Amino acid sequence: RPDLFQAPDYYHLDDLLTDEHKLIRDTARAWVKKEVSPIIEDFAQRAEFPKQIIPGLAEIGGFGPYIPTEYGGAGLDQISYGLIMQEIERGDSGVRSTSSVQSSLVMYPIWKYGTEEQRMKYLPKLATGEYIGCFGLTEPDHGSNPGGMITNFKDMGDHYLLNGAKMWISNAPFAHLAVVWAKNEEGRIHGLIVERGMEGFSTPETHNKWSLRASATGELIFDNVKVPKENLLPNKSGLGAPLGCLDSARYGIAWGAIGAAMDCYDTALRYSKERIQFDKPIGATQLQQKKLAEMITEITKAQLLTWRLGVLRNEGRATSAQISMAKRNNVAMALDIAREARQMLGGMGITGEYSIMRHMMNLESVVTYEGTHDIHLLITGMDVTGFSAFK
Ligand code: TGC
Ligand code: FAD
Repeated sequence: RPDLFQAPDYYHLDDLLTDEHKLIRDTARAWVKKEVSPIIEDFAQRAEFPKQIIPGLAEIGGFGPYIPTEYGGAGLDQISYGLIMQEIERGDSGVRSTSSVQSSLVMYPIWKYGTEEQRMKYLPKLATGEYIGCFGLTEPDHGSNPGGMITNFKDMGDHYLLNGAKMWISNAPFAHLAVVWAKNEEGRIHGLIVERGMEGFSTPETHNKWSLRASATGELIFDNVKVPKENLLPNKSGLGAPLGCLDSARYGIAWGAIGAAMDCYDTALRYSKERIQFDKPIGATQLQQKKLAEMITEITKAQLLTWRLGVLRNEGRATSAQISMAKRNNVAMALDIAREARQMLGGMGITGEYSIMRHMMNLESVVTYEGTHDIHLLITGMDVTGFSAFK
């Protein structure tokens, strides 16, 4: 029901945005309404990523919104980046995943940790969507604890030899390249650009997901892959390098989750005014009003938190722990709203006629990836006490 999209703005947050922010947001919103919403349910039911939307995603700034224009990015600020993610995820979390991975997990490390040659070779093509990338950090035995990874590479003189496996990798099945995190012979983590077609590199798809069905997920298998030395990202190493990319992606997810929550709220609000039971709209009952009132309150709180985080990021002052708080809060908020909104639609809520159940199932991945709900709580705990619960 794309024609029904509204934009809850209970505290007039639009007043905090510039005209450029609003233009960027409204352009993304119109594109999602026209190109994503009408087809996404069908693609989710078929468990397929809609590849035809890639050029449009690039046009609205969905690939590298804050990457400088000299590398093909949109050169926008952090609020614009967030607003684009919000609108994309209003359509579907899986589409936002593709955008997040491309922007913050592939373009960002090449921009920040790569050489000028690597930037010029990859970033413009990633910005247009001619190349699609993926990010390999998680392994079968190392999810929340990526520092324990066993994927490794050896210096063979004129090339590196890469061995290991990554799991749960968004975009992997059709990506042209992967930014892969692996340990050298001294156990230090480095990023390597691995390209499709390199011998010994395969990307089997992960099937039977009940969540993020319109996003392709897969493994990355490295069986004695010869990686050219010029494919190593030289300017940062250690676990802080991949975690630095996650900061940027988690920030985008904090905005994206608001988009999913807005769509669930809008849908439930409209339904509550139209659905008559016991001779009155269900929206006239106290119980359903309680749900709606709590939803709009939580959305408004999340909007304020996230806008402020965007300002701090624009000023270069946002900490990783502040980003963790927003990612954790907003995704949990969106998941709670999706669950409540689904109930408000009764039986209709379980069908693909409405977007809510798809959002609800998608958000089960969003609450898990990029650091689980528990991990982000422990990051906040570590930040306020100074004690790490991970050690
Ligand atoms: P710890 O000792 O705390 O830190 C190791 C080094 O990293 C630095 N650091 C950070 N740097 C930048 N940004 C951050 N957010 C950072 N957090 C930590 C830290 O200062 C230290 O630096 P140095 O120089 O002292 O070495 O590391 P730990 O092993 O105790 O682990 C900490 C923990 C648990 C917080 C971390 O490992 C973690 O965040 N785990 C969660 C894993 C995760 O988020 N995986 C995501 C995989 S990618 C993904 O899910 C993509 S889904 C995409 C989509 O489809 O949208
Ligand atoms: P585990 O780490 O095994 O966690 C299991 C449970 O234990 C969780 O509830 C967790 O919170 C809890 N737990 C773990 N450690 C602690 C602790 N110290 N204290 C208390 N509780 C703890 N990864 C990538 O690298 N690239 C991608 O593109 C990517 N895309 C993904 C797409 C999807 C659809 C999904 C589902 C995942 C994706 N991931 C990706 C992986 C994702 O980041 C991991 O699933 C996530 O980090 C959690 O790891 P895990 O699944 O191994 O769970």
